[in-house]
Amino acid sequence: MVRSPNSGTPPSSNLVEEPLERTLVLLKPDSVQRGLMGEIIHRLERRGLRLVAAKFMQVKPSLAEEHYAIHKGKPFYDGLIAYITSAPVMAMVWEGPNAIKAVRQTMGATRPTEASPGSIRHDFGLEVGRNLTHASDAAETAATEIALWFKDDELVSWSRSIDDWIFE
Ligand code: IDP
Ligand code: MG
Repeated sequence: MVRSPNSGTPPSSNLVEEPLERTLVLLKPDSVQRGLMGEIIHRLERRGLRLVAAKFMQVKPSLAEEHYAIHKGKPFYDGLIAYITSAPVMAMVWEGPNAIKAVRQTMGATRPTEASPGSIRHDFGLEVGRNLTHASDAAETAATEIALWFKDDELVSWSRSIDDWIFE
């Protein structure tokens, strides 16, 4: 069938393409226990981000300590390790243009009482020590964290027929 110009084909962009970023997302034990995995994944999907990898797992103390090494020595460190190893988590990699910033925005500020309305930490959280999710905070930490949680062959490169309506 010949498509007319108005048939719903996305315009091809003349702009230099925005490189896709990847970011690590953890649905922490409170998300899992409270049955919020679907809700949070739904929000990331609706935002237009593309899932690259997912693993439901019990976190070993050694992995928790490596992941949160930057916080070692802080007053909340021991509680943080206990929290993240207390029950299974869903570890995921998501990608998209500006994915690191976009996912941090969808999660909201670290303290739920400072998170914007509409963000996950605002909408579902109250306490900083039960703030539901982790998301990488910069390109360098995203690369380190993805390599810590996933093997290369667990990362799935794929495309969606709708991508041209989401990625300019
Ligand atoms: P982020 O998760 O928004 O990147 P970070 O400052 O990197 O926040 O802290 C890592 C995690 O440590 C937080 O998500 C939260 O679970 C926990 N955390 C941070 N500050 C506190 C605190 O003051 N009390 C208890 N837990 C904290
Ligand atoms: Mg952080």
